[in-house]
Amino acid sequence: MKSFKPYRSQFKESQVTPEELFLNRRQFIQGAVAAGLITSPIAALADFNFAPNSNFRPDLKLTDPEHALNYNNFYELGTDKSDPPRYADSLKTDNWQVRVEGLCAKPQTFDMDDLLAFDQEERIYRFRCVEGWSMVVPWIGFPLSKLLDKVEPTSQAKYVEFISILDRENLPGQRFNILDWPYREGLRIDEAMHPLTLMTTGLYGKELQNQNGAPIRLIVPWKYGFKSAKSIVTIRLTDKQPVSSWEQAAPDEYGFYSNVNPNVSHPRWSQAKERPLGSFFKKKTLMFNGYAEDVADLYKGMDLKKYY
Ligand SMILES: Nc1nc2c(c(=O)[nH]1)N[C@H]1C(S)=C(S)[C@@H](COP(=O)(O)O)O[C@H]1N2
Ligand SMILES: [Mo]
Repeated sequence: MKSFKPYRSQFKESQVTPEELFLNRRQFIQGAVAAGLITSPIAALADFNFAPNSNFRPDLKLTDPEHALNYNNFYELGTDKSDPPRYADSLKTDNWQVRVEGLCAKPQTFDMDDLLAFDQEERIYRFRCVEGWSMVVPWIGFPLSKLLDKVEPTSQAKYVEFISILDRENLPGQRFNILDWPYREGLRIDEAMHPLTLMTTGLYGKELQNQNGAPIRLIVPWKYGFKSAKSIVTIRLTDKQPVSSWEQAAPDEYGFYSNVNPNVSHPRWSQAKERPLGSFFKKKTLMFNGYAEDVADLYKGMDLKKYY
């Protein structure tokens, strides 16, 4: 693929999502931003050095990038699916740094050159949003474990917290208390060290686009999409289970584990099926989003209805 289509697609769809319904119900959104259309052609992007890793489901049919790039959840840029591409320019990614700190022997600050110095590989993963849509995307990145190894976590480090950018000046969504900013997520340390857990710097052979969480985000393919925090600035090793922004907003609805599970309904809708973006029909959702073979052992003996 040489280049992407412009940010603004012709893609139209009913835009009221379960996450937004929650927000409306709680009346968190008071002043929705009524904005005109911004028509900015996509910037020229540097191509990446990366190696396709064919161990990761090259047989899956990819989602048209049109959808992955134009139908997004990134509340820092707005709550509409079309807001992240529309307001992509308000995310400032220059001189990005990721601080890795907490319970580790060698806390460090990494700039993007450091992070891109890890071998970058392309992996095709399924991705399932808790709202009931899904996609198949060729991400580019490197295992989070490689980054964590560099800082040498201590034996007290039981969890990893991920913190996204805070920039109320520039990010239109952060002018509203939609969530408790900055966006926070967390994993258990064994989940964070799992080889499937990817620090992600690109998609579809290109640098990560702002609407997808540039310049670096997490992808945890067996968990609901909100666990995959975007535009990460801090990674913190802790001994306490972190409370994520969504868990804080609605603990009955968005738990810490949030493993994709067709047998455990969200309190307000079933999770048995999903609609692949670009498809009219729904298909059955797979246990752990199709990664049960790789990750089921992490949850042996746990009641997944309790630890949702
Ligand atoms: N910082 C941040 N990360 C985030 C979100 C967000 O609003 N802010 N949304 C989450 C949700 S709900 C989903 S489904 C995915 C969407 O990723 P995509 O837009 O690349 O498909 O990002 C997740 N990461
Ligand atoms: Mo989501």
